[in-house]
Amino acid sequence: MIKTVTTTPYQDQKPGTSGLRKKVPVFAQPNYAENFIQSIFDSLEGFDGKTLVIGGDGRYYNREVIQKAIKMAAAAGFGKVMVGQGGILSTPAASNIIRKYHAFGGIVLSASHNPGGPTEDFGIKYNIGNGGPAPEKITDAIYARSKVIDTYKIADTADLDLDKIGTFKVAGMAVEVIDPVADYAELMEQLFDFGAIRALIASGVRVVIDSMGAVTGPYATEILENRLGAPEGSVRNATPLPDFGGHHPDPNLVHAKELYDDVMSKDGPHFGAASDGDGDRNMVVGKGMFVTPSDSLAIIAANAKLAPGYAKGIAGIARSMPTSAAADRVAEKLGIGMYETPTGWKFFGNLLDAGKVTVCGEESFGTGSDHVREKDGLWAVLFWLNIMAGRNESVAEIVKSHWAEYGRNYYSRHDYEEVDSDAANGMMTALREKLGNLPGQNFGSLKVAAADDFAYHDPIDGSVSKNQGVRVLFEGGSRVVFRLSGTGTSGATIRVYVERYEPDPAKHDIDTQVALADLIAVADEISELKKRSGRDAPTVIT
Ligand code: VG1
Ligand code: CO
Repeated sequence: MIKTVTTTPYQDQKPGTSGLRKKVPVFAQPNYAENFIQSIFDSLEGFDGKTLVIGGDGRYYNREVIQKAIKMAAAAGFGKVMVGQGGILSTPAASNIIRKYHAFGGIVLSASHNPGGPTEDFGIKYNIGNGGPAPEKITDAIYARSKVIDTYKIADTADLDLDKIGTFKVAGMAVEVIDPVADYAELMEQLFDFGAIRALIASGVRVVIDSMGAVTGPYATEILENRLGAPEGSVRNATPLPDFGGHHPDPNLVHAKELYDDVMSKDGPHFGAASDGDGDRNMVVGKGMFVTPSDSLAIIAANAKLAPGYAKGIAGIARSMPTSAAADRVAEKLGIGMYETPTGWKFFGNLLDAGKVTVCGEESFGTGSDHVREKDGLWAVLFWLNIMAGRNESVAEIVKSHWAEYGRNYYSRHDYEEVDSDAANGMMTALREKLGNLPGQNFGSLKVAAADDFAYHDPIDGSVSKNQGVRVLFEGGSRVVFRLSGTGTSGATIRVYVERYEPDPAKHDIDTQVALADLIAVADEISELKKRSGRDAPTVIT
């Protein structure tokens, strides 16, 4: 029943910021997915008879790869697979299932915020027993294995019906097809004051969620409409579709513009939120106020005690290096630890496991806590609703009073997508060579205080991760950061992160791009980005 198949290795299966992401035609090459899945299994030890969780965001090719993964798990010796009905599990829900049922690990099939479809993106990621993305030690081992792999094992059996809930057998291994939503909804109900949120909604506060044709539809419908009493239709684009209905499921001002415009319109809803393809990102908008993800992290941390799951307070905060320092000011005031990590959720796992931090966040619309080991889009949305109910204030009132208390970190990210890879790498190399000479230099009224290529020393396991982004810090707390994306699938994506701190409340109402204009110009001067990339404007500004 178990077949051993001879294969030839691919040289391009290097996991990026969050797993292996490629176009579907790349994944559809002979044995491509099988090679990578076998390389995962070959890099792990001690899973004999244990449970593996499998699920994905429902995008094109999800079902095919889930069938392969189940049959390969059976061949590898796992005792049981838990898979979401229809092959669906949002990334945070998968993390929760792994933790709750003490699974050995999980395979999450997603390319997150990237479009889906026959010529679009697909991805495979391995999560460890704590529910979080595998650390670099494991992803490095998977990559090394993938370059030399010559066989894989697979059970030679018929496909499983993924749509029927229940327990089945595949080549002697148990497969449990589970309701993808129930455990997650129950967890949210434990963390947040559903009664208060229900009362908020009943009082007339109109809440809408745009699931962008992606995985959060069933989760948001169950929680917002069925459990919190929002009227039917409050969740838009609620059915997960293989091509996300043509949406680019990236919750930001460009791709969730319809929702944004609706909330900003006179008679539109009071609160709007959107999630990405796999449900780990969130965008929050209130009437007259878009909340930057960096501010969202700071505000959630500052108000955490309003949510029953965090009533005892938080132990510490972690943020990725490019994320603004707004949360640092909250940590300082609360007298708790603050940690700065490289981009990617895998770097938060150790800090969360060690109890050093309770909440984490990234500027890329990602926020989460120790309830799982992934960022969690709906969690952030519910946290905001809980804070609004607890303070009896609108989003705009909450944000403005936060700025008045802590000062405002003006913040923006400029992305240049699909840039020629050589040009992008050349720009980063030239920047790195310049670093030593930058301190002390003046650019207009801005003086460079320090410049480096960020390296992270993990305080828990002592591992070191180098080359995590070039940062140029100016006197007074402003800074610009440059890095290349580790999730893009065509050419290179250059990300430029710009931040300026403004303590004076009289100056908190400036348009963000205007407030940052001098820094944006200096970023180009230092990096020669426009000249080298041949672009005169970013592809996406968030
Ligand atoms: C991007 C974001 C990063 C995030 C990662 C995965 O990575 O910048 O903050 O953790 O995506 O998120 P990069 O390397 O492209 O900048 V998701 O929602 O794609 O799993
Ligand atoms: Co995502």
